[in-house]
Amino acid sequence: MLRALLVLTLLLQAVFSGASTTGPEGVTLINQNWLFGGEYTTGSEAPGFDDSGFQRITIPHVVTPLGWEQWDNNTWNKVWIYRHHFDLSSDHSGRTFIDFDSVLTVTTVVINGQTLPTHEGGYLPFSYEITDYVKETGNIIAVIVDARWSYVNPEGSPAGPESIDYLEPGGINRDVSLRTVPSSFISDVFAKPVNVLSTSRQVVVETTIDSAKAPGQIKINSQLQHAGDVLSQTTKSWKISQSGNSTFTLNISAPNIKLWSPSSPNLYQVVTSLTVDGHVVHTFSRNIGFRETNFTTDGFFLNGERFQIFGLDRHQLFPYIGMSASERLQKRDAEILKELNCNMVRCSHYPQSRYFLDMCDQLGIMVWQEVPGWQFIGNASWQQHVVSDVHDMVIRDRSRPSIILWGVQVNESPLEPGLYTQTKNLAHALDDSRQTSGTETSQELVNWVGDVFAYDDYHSKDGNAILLPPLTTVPYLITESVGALDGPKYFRWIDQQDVMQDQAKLHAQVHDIAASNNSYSGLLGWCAIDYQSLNGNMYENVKWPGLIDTFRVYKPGAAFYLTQGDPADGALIEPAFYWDFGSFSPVTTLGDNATIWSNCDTLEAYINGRHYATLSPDTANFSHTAHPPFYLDTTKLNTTAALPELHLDGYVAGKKVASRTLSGSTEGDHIRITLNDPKLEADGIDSTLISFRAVDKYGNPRPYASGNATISIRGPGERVGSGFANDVFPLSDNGGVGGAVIRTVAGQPGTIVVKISHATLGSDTVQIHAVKSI
Ligand SMILES: *[C@@H]1O[C@H](CO)[C@@H](O)[C@H](O)[C@H]1NC(C)=O
Ligand SMILES: *[C@@H]1O[C@H](CO)[C@@H](O)[C@H](O)[C@H]1NC(C)=O
Ligand SMILES: *[C@@H]1O[C@H](CO)[C@@H](O)[C@H](O)[C@H]1NC(C)=O
Ligand SMILES: *[C@@H]1O[C@H](CO)[C@@H](O)[C@H](O)[C@H]1NC(C)=O
Ligand SMILES: *[C@@H]1O[C@H](CO)[C@@H](O)[C@H](O)[C@H]1NC(C)=O
Ligand SMILES: *[C@@H]1O[C@H](CO)[C@@H](O)[C@H](O)[C@H]1NC(C)=O
Ligand SMILES: *[C@@H]1O[C@H](CO)[C@@H](O)[C@H](O)[C@H]1NC(C)=O
Ligand SMILES: *[C@@H]1O[C@H](CO)[C@@H](O)[C@H](O)[C@H]1NC(C)=O
Ligand SMILES: *[C@@H]1O[C@H](CO)[C@@H](O)[C@H](O)[C@H]1NC(C)=O
Ligand SMILES: CC(=O)N[C@H]1CO[C@H](CO)[C@@H](O)[C@@H]1O
Repeated sequence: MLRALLVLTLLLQAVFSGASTTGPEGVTLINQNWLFGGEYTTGSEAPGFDDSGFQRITIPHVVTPLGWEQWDNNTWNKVWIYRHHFDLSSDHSGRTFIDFDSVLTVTTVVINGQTLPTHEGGYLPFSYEITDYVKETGNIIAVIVDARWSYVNPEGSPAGPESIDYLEPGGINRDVSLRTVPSSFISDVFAKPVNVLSTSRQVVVETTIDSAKAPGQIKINSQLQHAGDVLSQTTKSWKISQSGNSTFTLNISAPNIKLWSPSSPNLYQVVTSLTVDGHVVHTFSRNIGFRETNFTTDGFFLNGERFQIFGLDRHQLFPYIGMSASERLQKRDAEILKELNCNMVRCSHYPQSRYFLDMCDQLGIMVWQEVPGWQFIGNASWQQHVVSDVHDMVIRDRSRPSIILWGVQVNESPLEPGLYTQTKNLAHALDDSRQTSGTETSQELVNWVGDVFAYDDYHSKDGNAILLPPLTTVPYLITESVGALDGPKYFRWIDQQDVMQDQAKLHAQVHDIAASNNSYSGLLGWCAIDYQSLNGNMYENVKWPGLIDTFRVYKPGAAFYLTQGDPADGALIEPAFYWDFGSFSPVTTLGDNATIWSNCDTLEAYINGRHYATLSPDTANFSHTAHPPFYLDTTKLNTTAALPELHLDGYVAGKKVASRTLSGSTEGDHIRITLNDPKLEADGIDSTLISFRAVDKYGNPRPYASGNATISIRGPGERVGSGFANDVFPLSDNGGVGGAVIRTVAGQPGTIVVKISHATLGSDTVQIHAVKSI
């Protein structure tokens, strides 16, 4: 599994490197050289305050050291202080803004002693114009971050952090930037493809110009570009005779383009420039894609054709760093979803990082983006935050091809037709090209006001996952299923083989049912990745319904998703078991149905080199699944003499296309590090998440390893977070799987050497090259 993943990852990186985030000209990230003073003390925001004792940190940042489990909300439930000293660049004539991509949760910004209006709520960007408060040199910005449980969505319930499904460690958890722009500048562009399936297709470009004083005559030019080539363009002149925002619309034709879809995510750029007094003063770029989406009572249509949604929900929580992950880690999660053959993801339950979304645009993953919230609805002022979040979310993301639905209701909340009519209408007013939705826990239509009925279906019968029949009078989509609500409460590495193997089966069962009737549109399983929580079925303050653990290690359950791709793009053989004969949960407990997932037609199984069985896929139970599972009978294995070796050959149309060998003998077992990112930027921000575990001599996972894994890091890198007392990760805490976040040091390029050692499993070493940042 790991080998195939690595190859795919390399391919993805090769194809998609070089694509960059677009936006307005004049933006400089200021994530380096921040000072963190810990708990806020009165006066620490004042310009003259002595911050020499503050800790030097980079953004994204979390206010408290975190382990990978056992997070304690009391450790961040305080008010915190950050400071940053900066000079303006030499070319600063004009207006200056400071932009925050997200801060958790309530933020008060003080610039050179001037207090700006407090911003409430995380997950969405906010900005301040600071033109009147900045000087050439010696500026001091103080950011007071209130990370206490607050009366802002998703928070607010008197029951506290236990009342919502995910923990939210505080901090400045996404980028901070300075934006230096002229007196009149482009503050927003909404680039919207229309009539996409006809040759009269166009891009409607809505440009918002923000003017400090009326500029009079202006000119806007919008170009449709691909790889730097201008495909078409339109220029128009207008007169602006007042200050503030004015919005102008022009259309660009787009006769010859390639459509965007999960299998070919063709991206184009809309580059818009503003001319004042004969000079181009500002430029703004958006990535777009041409696609038409429609949820109907006959299911979901993409580009005019019925399209089956196959996907997962994703949280943005990471071990050791909470919601404060680097660009690279955010992007990696999208790559993982692509490896799992997902064509859609739901950003449960808040707007997620723009880096994650950039990758969804590039990789062809359709996105449900939703406002922060979880089951609770507060009073009128709380609801006003939901409305403003719908506004900010739609404005932020409405040009993205990946986004196909706006979640404008609080996840699984009581139906509030007044509030939800308002949020729906607002989303439509800001973007008439997408439908809206919100997830429900019953199929009740009374008081429902959305465009697409989204149902979280957690039904099962006799250990099998099932779905309620779809509603047929409204467009319908399953937005959560399986999870850990019915059947096992957890899918942990410390659980037995039958539990872990079943996760793949349960997910396959609901996708199979969803594919049996067009009215389902498709299904998003719960969920992609484990996450930290105090709510419901948690263990050590982690929830374990993920197909991937918090270290981003693939569980046996992921085998189903991994193998649903075309074998021509990579033939895979993924056992959903460990070929292990230890006393805790040997593979023989799986009886005659040890499950192997594969996109081959036939598997030939050999034991100790002798033919053992010819396996065929279970097309009877999984008649709507592209690649059903195979079962291996372990009851006929003879383990008295020596532990057997299993070899599997996979055939497609009679041709051998894949092989896999698993060792029964523990001779040759060793510890192995998985490193996704051998190259990082030496900026003190860039980081990677490594994992380590015991494997057999062929590299297959060996479960339930115990003993201590000791980590040592040499060179210009550091391990982030807490835990690892004496640099030791006790493997038994997590059934043999561990991980660490390694971050570079600003301005120190070089080789970071990470070594994991274990008393009986030996050691493994990887090298990370920290390169000078551009
Ligand atoms: C932390 O969460 C627990 C469980 O919800 C709650 O009892 C406690 O009050 C919380 N602490 C704070 C300071 O919010
Ligand atoms: C102008 O539009 C931008 C982008 O939508 C927004 O952030 C800003 O608050 C607006 N300014 C005013 C004065 O409305
Ligand atoms: C731009 O295209 C839209 C959609 O086709 C159309 O409604 C609108 O009239 C066009 N506007 C201009 C200025 O051509
Ligand atoms: C979506 O489908 C509905 C129902 O078939 C149809 O009325 C509507 O025009 C379609 N919209 C688009 C954008 O195709
Ligand atoms: C809503 O409740 C909060 C917290 O109890 C309170 O501060 C606020 O004044 C209330 N707002 C309204 C409009 O009732
Ligand atoms: C899909 O489900 C609906 C609701 O149960 C049912 O009426 C319809 O016949 C089903 N269609 C197919 C093709 O099974
Ligand atoms: C799998 O095998 C075990 C042991 O032989 C048996 O108890 C169980 O019913 C089987 N499960 C299925 C789904 O066939
Ligand atoms: C299992 O292997 C042992 C050792 O080779 C042999 O003595 C025994 O007969 C075998 N049992 C069966 C059921 O084949
Ligand atoms: C593992 O490390 C811990 C903490 O350093 C130590 O207390 C424990 O004895 C070690 N266990 C083994 C088996 O070495
Ligand atoms: C794995 C699985 O679902 N097996 C089932 C396939 O269908 C037969 C007949 O309906 C059942 O007996 C199996 O349990």
